[in-house]
Amino acid sequence: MSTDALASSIAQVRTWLHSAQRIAMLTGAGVSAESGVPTFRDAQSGLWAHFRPEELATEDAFRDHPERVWDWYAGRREALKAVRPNAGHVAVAEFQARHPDRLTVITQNVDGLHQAAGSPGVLALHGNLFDDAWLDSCALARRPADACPVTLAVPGRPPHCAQCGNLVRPAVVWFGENLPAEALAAAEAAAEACDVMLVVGTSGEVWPAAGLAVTARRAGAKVVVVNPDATALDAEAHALLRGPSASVLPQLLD
Ligand code: BV8
Repeated sequence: MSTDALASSIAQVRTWLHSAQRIAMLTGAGVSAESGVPTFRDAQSGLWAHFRPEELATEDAFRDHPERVWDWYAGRREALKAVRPNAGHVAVAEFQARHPDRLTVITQNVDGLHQAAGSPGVLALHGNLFDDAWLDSCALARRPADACPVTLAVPGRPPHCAQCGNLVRPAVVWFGENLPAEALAAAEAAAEACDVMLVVGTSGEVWPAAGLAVTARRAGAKVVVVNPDATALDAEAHALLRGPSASVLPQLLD
């Protein structure tokens, strides 16, 4: 998309946003790319470039190879410590501060960067990489973080809960696992009610998150895709903004 074409599309979308009472934003790994977080499907550096999702981000994979899976998450946690929200995350949070309750952020990301930028009420559909959970139910019925101090793993040794001996897992949603019902219901409601749905930095390959763009379109919202590349949700879009989110979002949200 030429610079002029992008500029005119941005101008068009800005008019939709100015008259929108309610805006929903669905984000994926691409919104964190300019913070230095590898996306999942980027061929060069993507997290999946070296393995398939079902090899690591599933309960079976963790049960079969706890060390390998835990190391992958411990490495991602470690890498995220040096990472900061980018101008796209900040533009969203600042817009929300200026216009309370007008924009709902729905994210597939587990990196916590929207929250770190100051966005309130983020609907984290796939959990948070920094939270721990037990692999099996635990007699203490409380999260390890409350029940027992779980130190970040020593590579190769996923921690066990000191109280109940349960294997500890990252509190993210793995493939084949249901999404948190409350967050998903709130996301569905936001998609149904919005006047504009911004779909930012996602390939649109992972469901049911991707389906929120379809829900918004069917409910009559203007759907806008912000992504330098083609996505599986382009057919739902009324506007395609082919650019990086850290520069497009600050131009859209004022
Ligand atoms: C479930 C946490 C019920 C873990 C993740 C319907 C149809 C087909 C399949 C299914 C379906 N329903 C369910 C499924 C199965 C499955 C699924 O969707 N499979 C896919 C692979 C086909 N879904 C599930 O299993 C979900 N659970 O439905 O429960 C159920 C129960 C039992 C049995 C069946 C169903 C759970 C899905 C959640 C999985 N967990 N994450 C972890 O992080 O380790 S998903 C993981 O991958 C991420 O969280 C993220 O959500 C996803 C990656 O997607 P993206 O964020 O879009 O990232 P990607 O790299 O793909 O794209 C990045 C984009 O950014 C690119 O387009 C790129 O161009 C762009 N970009 C790059 N730079 C920039 C940029 N954009 C803007 N600016 C830039 N600078």
